This record gives sequence, C-alpha cells and structure tokens, in this order.
Amino acid sequence: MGSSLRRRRIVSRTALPAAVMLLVGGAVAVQSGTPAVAAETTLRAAAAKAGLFFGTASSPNRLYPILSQEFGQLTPENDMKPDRIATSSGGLQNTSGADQLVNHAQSNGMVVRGHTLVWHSQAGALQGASQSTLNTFIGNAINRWGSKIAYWDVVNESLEDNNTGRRRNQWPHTMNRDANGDGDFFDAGDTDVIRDSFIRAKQVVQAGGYSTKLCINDYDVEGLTVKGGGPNRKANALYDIVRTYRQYIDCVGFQSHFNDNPNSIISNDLQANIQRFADLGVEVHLSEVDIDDDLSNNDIGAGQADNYRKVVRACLNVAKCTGITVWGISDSESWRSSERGLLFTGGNGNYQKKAAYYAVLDELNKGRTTTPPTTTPPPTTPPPTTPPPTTPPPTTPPPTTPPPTTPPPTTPPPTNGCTATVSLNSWTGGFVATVRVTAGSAPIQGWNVQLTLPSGAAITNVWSAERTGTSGSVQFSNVNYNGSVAAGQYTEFGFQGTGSATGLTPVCTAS
Ligand code: 9MR
Repeated sequence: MGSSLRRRRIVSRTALPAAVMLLVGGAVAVQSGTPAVAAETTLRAAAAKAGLFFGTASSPNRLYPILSQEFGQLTPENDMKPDRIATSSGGLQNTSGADQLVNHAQSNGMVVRGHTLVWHSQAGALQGASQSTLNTFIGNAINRWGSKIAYWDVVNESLEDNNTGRRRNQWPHTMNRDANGDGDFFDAGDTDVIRDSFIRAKQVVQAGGYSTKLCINDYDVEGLTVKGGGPNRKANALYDIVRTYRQYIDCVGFQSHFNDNPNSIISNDLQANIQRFADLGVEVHLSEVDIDDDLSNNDIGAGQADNYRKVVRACLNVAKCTGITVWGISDSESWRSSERGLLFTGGNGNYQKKAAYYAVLDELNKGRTTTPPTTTPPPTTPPPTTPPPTTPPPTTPPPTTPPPTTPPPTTPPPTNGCTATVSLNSWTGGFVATVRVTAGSAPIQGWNVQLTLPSGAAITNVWSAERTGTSGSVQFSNVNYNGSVAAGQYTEFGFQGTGSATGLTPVCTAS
C-alpha cells in the first residue's frame, strides 16, 4: 500500500541519524540501543497503534483514496438513516448507497458504524411509526449487514436541547409512558422507546450471532459541566439511561460537535465524563467530532489545533474510549462549513492538511500515555491517617498472645467493613471526585461514606450514590444497585463540585 511505503521511507530517514551517531560513537551493536520509535504518518495508523480507531463520516460520492489511507473507520453520513432506507412498514429500500459504503469499508479493512436506527429526525416513512414497526425496521437493518457493522447507533439524540435533562417531547418519545408518575421511564410498568428499541436490537444481534455492538448517541453530553460550571443535565440523563439499560447498551457516542453554544463547549471535565461512562463498562466513542475554529464563547478554547489535542487526549487517557470519528474530511464538505471544524481544507478528494490535522496526528502518536485514568485511585496512597473507627483491626490477627477470653483465633471473624479511597480530577475552581468503596473480607449489603469538604468547596452533582449535605461534612450512601459488594470487591460513585477538594479523608461504614 502507498501509505505503508511512505511510512517505511520516513522511518528509515529518521532512523539514519541515530545509526550514524552510534557508528561515530564507536558502538557496534546497533540493536543494543533503544530503537527510535517511528511516528506513524496517518491518523489511521497512529490511532491503531494507540489501540483505537480514527474514522470519518462519508458518502458514496466521496470514496477518494485518502478516505481509507487516513481513516480506519467509516460512518455513513446520511445513507443509513431511516429517510433513506426505511419503508413505512419497517422494510428496507434504497440500500445501494449504504451497501456501497459497507463494501468499500470491508475491502479497505475499515470498521463501520451504522447510523442510525431510531431517531426523531430524518425519519422519512417511519415518522410516527409504532414501536412494533420500529422493531421490524431494527430487525431488517441489523440483519442486512450483520457483523459487517461493528457498531450501530440504535437510538440517536433522544434528549431535549437546552440542558433540561429530559427526553425529547417528539415522536418517537411521545410513545413513552411514566406509569407511576415518578418522573422516569425506567419502571417495569413504563413504556420507553429507548429500552424497547435496545431490547429488540439486542435480540436481533444475539439471534444472528453477530459481533455488532449497540450504541446510544447524543450531542451536548460531552462534559460534566456546561459553560459557567453548572451540571450538564443532559449528560447526567444519558448516564442514567446507560446505567439503567446497561445490559442492552454496549457503547455510547458523544457526538462532540463543539461550538459556541454554551452546552457544546470543550469543558475541562471531558475526560472525567468519558471515564464515568467507561466505568459502567461501555465503550465510549467521540462519534461526530468537529470543532469550530473560533470558539470565542468557549471556556477554555485556545485555537482549533489545541482544542483538537485536548479532545483527542481526553479520549486517549481513558482505556475504554475506543474510537474517534470526525464528521467529514474537509471543511468545505462539512454540514457546518462556515465553522471550518475539520482537519482538512480543499474538496473533491484534493485535500490539504490543517494545523489541527498535525495536532491530532501528534497526539495520537503519543499514545495512551502514562497518565493514569482519573478515576483509578492512586495505589500508593495510604489510607487516611485516622483509620475508620468502626473498621476492625487489620486482617492479620495478633499472632502471639491472643487475649484469653476471645474465641479461638484459628478462624478470625470476617470483617464486615469497608474502606474508601478518593481520586480527584481538579481544575481551577472545580473538581470531580471518584470514590471507591471496597468491601472487607466479608460481603456488605450497604455502605455509607462520610467526608469533610474543605471550606469553600461545595457539591453540585452526584452519581451512583445518595447524598446528604453539600458542604462541610457530607454523607453518601449506596443506591439500590450498588449496595451489595462481595468480599474484597469494590464499587464506585462520584461527585462534582466547585472550589478545591484536596486532602479528603473518607470514612466508610458498612451494613
Ligand atoms: O452531516 C449530516 C448532514 O449532511 C445532514 O444534512 C443532516 C441532516 O439532519 O445530518 C447531518 O448529520 C447529523 C447526524 O446524523 C446526527 N448528529 C448531528 C449531525 C450533524 O447535523
């Protein structure tokens, strides 16, 4: 392939000075030196080396050589949407564009993301359809391409704009029913298009024996916070959906159309948000990236290349962030051409690389780095200075002189306790804390963590725990799905706040 030839040439060019220097220095055993790590020269190769895909959206009229040279993944930008391929009864029509894209990807070893099955927009003949018709369409579409589609966006853009945290009040979500009126659609008696569509998609994948993974995709869900630092309720709502339907959902797409909208900024807590979804066990993709080249309204915007670096780095730093897709190749061919949000200029296959391209390539070439994921508690940090009062002594019982009145020392009673450690991701004026609760040598059925925030710090947002208090001494207890922790195992919860939260010493008690 042309790209690998070009790569080899560059490798030997960069390797040459090192070899010359070794000879000048009199070294004979060239192999004993640390070999220069050759930087990859395409986004596709650099990403593959780092263990993720780097892809783009495309159309059948844009299958230029650069597509498969630079990109290892392809999302049909419009050719798999219901308005292209669905009939009103859930059958398929006009699949030739989609077929062409899938075939092109297959013959060039590219991963395909199918986009998209259930969406309020571009629904075409499916507009207003019942769940049963949607299910028919879901089955037909998944079965047509089977494992040739690695990831399907099963549900797209199900949440309302403007950071309300609510589901859209538009078909198909108008089919939803909140039977007990508790404000969510998660209960057994409720109707939820998201749940029912995923259940159907999962059935089809399992029945067909496909390797396809099923994703939920949305925009303005990228950061934990929105502009100004308030909670990103849309991200929190998506998180609740993924957590609740985790058994059917394999992956989450953060569309990542970053622009001047206050809910679409690149926030400092992007990585922490990717991490909290990853902690649910799903893959996370940045699925439709474009970055306005003039983010005048952005909290941390610096320049487009720099912003691309930050976004790519946030993904690389989370092991389960397994793919980045830019929404097109060239600015001029983008849905948002006036914002010049992509990596190339030019058109019709004759594209020129921008500074943002080189920034992304460089960042990918650095790989996943040594930066530990933000939610992994530092293993070397000892427990807080004052041990939790209710925790029994360490597991090794005093060997020599057991008190005469205590029961036989041979089988020490299991410690029905827990410990908690905190890892922090901080920035000026704010932080995200992830707390790991680890059971002792006996299983626990519930837990409570107390900690004292430094003065000036306040909690704005909590997940996977119930909370009492916002500042000073605060308490967290388990929610219904994470109270039971097996002996020696752990669960995690998190919270976000303003101010600084260094030096937290959590105290864990178990029941
Ligand atoms: O890029 C797509 C553009 O060509 C279409 O006209 C538009 C129609 O809605 O959809 C664009 O892609 C969207 C994607 O399917 C879902 N997320 C937002 C994308 C940009 O609007």
